Amino acid sequence: MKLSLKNLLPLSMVLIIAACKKDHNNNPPNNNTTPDLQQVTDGLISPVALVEPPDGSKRLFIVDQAGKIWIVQSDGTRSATPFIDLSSKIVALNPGYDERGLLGLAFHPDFKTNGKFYLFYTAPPRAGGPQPGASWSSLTRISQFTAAGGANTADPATEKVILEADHPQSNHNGGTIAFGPDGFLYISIGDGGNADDIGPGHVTDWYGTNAGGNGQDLYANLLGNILRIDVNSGSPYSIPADNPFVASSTAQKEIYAYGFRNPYRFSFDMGGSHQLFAGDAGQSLYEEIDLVTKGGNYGWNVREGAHCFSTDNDKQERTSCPTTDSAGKPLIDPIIELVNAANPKGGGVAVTIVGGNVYRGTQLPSYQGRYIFGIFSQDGKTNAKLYVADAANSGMWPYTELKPKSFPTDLGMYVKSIGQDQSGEIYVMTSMQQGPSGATGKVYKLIGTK
Ligand SMILES: [Ca+2]
Ligand SMILES: [Ca+2]
Ligand SMILES: [Ca+2]
Repeated sequence: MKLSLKNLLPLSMVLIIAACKKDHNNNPPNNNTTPDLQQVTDGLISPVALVEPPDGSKRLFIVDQAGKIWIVQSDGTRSATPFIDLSSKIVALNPGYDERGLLGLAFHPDFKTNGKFYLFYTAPPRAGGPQPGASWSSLTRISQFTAAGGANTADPATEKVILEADHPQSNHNGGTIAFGPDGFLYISIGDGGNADDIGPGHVTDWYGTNAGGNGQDLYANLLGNILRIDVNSGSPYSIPADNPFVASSTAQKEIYAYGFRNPYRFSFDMGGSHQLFAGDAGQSLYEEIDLVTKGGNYGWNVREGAHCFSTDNDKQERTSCPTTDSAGKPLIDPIIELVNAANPKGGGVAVTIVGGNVYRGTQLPSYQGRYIFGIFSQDGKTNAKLYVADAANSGMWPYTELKPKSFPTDLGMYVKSIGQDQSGEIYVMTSMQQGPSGATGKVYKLIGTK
C-alpha cells in the first residue's frame, strides 16, 4: 500500500523519484553553507516522528500517526513490512484532522543488548469520564516492547504497559517520549484538549481569574506536563529520587515540568549541556519554544507565550496577570515566540509551532549548535516554514527563516514533525494533508549544498 503512488506514476517519473533518493548516510562532511531538503522516503500517511536506534545499524525508524513504524535502511531503501503495526490498538482517527494516534518512539539506551523500545499512543478510552455524563476521548498509553537484536520487525504481543492517562478531548495529546542524558524516560502530555484548558476534564487550579487549569494543576491528573520516570527500576517504573515533587504527599510525582498546553515535540540537545527544548502550541495569539528545566512552570493557562492569557476571551490578552504561581515559582517565559495567525493584532506567522532539534550534524557546519524548528502552516494552507534560532544570554532567542534551496518561498506542504539521527542530522516530516489520510507523507533530510 505504501508504495502504491509509484505504481500510478509513469516510469519516467519513477526514475526521477529514484534518482532523487540517496543513501541517507552517504553525505560526507563538507563546508557547504546553503541548506536544502533531500527526500528520504515518501508514500506515508502522516509521519510524526523519526528516531535512529543507538545500535549502530544506521536505520531510521519513522513513526506514522496511523499506527505503523517504518524502517529506512542504511542503504536508503524502506522495508516493505512495518517494524511494528499498532493500527488495531489506537483509537479510530478522523481522516480530516486528528492529533491522536501513534505519536512517539524512544529506544532504550541499551537497545542494542536488551531490545527494549517504548511507544506513545492513544488507545480507545476506558469506561468512565472526566465528569459524570461526559465521555473520554482516548487513553494515553506508554508501553514497552521488545525486539530481537537487529530485527526489522517487532511483535506487538511483547507489549508491557508502563503508564496510562485518561484524556478528555481529542487534541493536545503531547506525544513525545525520549530518554534524557540521565537515563530516565521523559514523556510530554498536553492539557487534555478542547481550547483554553477549560471544559470537561479540566480542573480548577490556583488561578481563579481564568477558568480551568490542568496546565497549572499538579494534583488531579498527569495533563499539561513533561513527565520523568525511571523504567529501569520498579514495576512498571519508579520515580527518580530527585523529581521536583517527589516529597509531596499530594502532587503527581511523575511531573518534571508543568504549565504546558500541548508540548507535542520536545528534544534534548545531543551536545552542549544537553538542554531540553519543547515546542508548546499556543491557543490563538502566540506560539512558543521553551527551554525546560526541572520543576519549571511554563505558564499555561495563566500565560500564553510571554503574555497574559484570558479564558474570558482567548483573543484578548489580559492587561495583567501573575508572574509567579501559588508556590512562588516563576511562570517561565519562552525563549522563542511566534505570533499566531489568529492574533487579531495582526502580524501572525503560524498556525502551530513544531518543536525541533539542536543541529549537531556535519552536513551544515554553519548550523552547528543552532536550534532548528518549524511551523505546521502559516495560515492553514500547505505553506509550512522552517526556522533556525541562536542562543541568547537572556531573554528571547533571535531566529531567522531557514530557506532550503529547493523551497525558496515556503515548503508547499504541512510540517508534521522534525527529528534527528544519531549523527545529529535533522529530518523534516511533511504531508499535503492536515489529517492522517492519503499517502503524501514524506521525510526529508536537511543537507548542505553550495
Ligand atoms: Ca484557573
Ligand atoms: Ca497538570
Ligand atoms: Ca508557556
